[in-house]
Amino acid sequence: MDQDTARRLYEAMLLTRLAEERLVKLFRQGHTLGSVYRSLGQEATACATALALGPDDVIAPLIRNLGSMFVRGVTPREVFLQYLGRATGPTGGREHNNHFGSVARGIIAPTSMLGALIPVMAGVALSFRQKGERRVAMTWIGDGGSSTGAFYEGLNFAVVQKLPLIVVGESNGFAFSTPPERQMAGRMSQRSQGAFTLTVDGNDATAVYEAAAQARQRCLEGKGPAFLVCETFRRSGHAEHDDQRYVDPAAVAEWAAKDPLPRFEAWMVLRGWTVDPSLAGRLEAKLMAAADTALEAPWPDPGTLMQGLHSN
Ligand SMILES: Cc1ncc(C[n+]2csc(CCOP(=O)(O)OP(=O)(O)O)c2C)c(N)n1
Ligand SMILES: [Mg+2]
Repeated sequence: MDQDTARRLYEAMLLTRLAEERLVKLFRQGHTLGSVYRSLGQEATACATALALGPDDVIAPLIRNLGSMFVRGVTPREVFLQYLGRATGPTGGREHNNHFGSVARGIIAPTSMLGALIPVMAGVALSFRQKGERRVAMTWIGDGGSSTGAFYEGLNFAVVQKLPLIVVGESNGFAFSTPPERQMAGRMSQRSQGAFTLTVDGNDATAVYEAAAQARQRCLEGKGPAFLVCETFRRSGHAEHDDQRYVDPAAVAEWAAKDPLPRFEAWMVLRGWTVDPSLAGRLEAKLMAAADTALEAPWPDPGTLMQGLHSN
């Protein structure tokens, strides 16, 4: 990883951390219309994977992958407008978390139906190959989501067809309150169905980036899909309405000591690549301004409720 990429990666992870902290404040003040699903401690698995892609590649994030959307150019302003349900937000106030896409930036909108995006992205990868385009499709799935039928159907199809698809598995210790050993036999990496599989420390941003870059290269060489399992930990509740009393505080503390941000910063410092000390302050100011804009933005006109719907 070169210095410029490292700087961009650190900034993306820090922006994700701070943006989600701002969202939590907006939630506690009663401004968000739904709950807030954080990626605290998992920022590397969203940001480093997306950053290893090329500009023409396409991603389909899940709710815990806001960082990948920032990497692709989504702005905090758009995110806050969306969470606050305002008319000028990406879905015009129709949806209240990161469930919005952007064709121009190669983002297929996240959906709640876990696993469903894997066959969708296998289809995207198939279209790249049919058109002879050197592009890759990437999506993410949690340990819980990897128990869906759609996960198996989509990944199996990609393996059989040797499609340029990268599935990032986020093994983060829980699916809501259920630990993996209560809902899956074996390890997440054993669910690869013949896809090229790498298991990495998901809190090591460098390792995640290198693994994603390797997976992408294999895809571009026509060697078929990759399943990149990132071992990490969900350090906050499933969402802000969940106090995660079922999680051992010692495990949270153990993983806090492996936080991806200071770890990556230390890795940069070893190379003499210092992080600009004003970065966090500048990002905070930008986030405050974006939140203020969202708070002042207009509500949707109820008369537009039926717009954008399919009807017979
Ligand atoms: C097909 C499907 N089944 C159940 C749910 C309800 N649900 C939403 S999030 C969640 C837990 C997901 O856990 P995991 O896939 O491990 O992701 P994480 O929240 O840990 O990032 C569940 C069961 C859903 N959204 N989709
Ligand atoms: Mg999980």
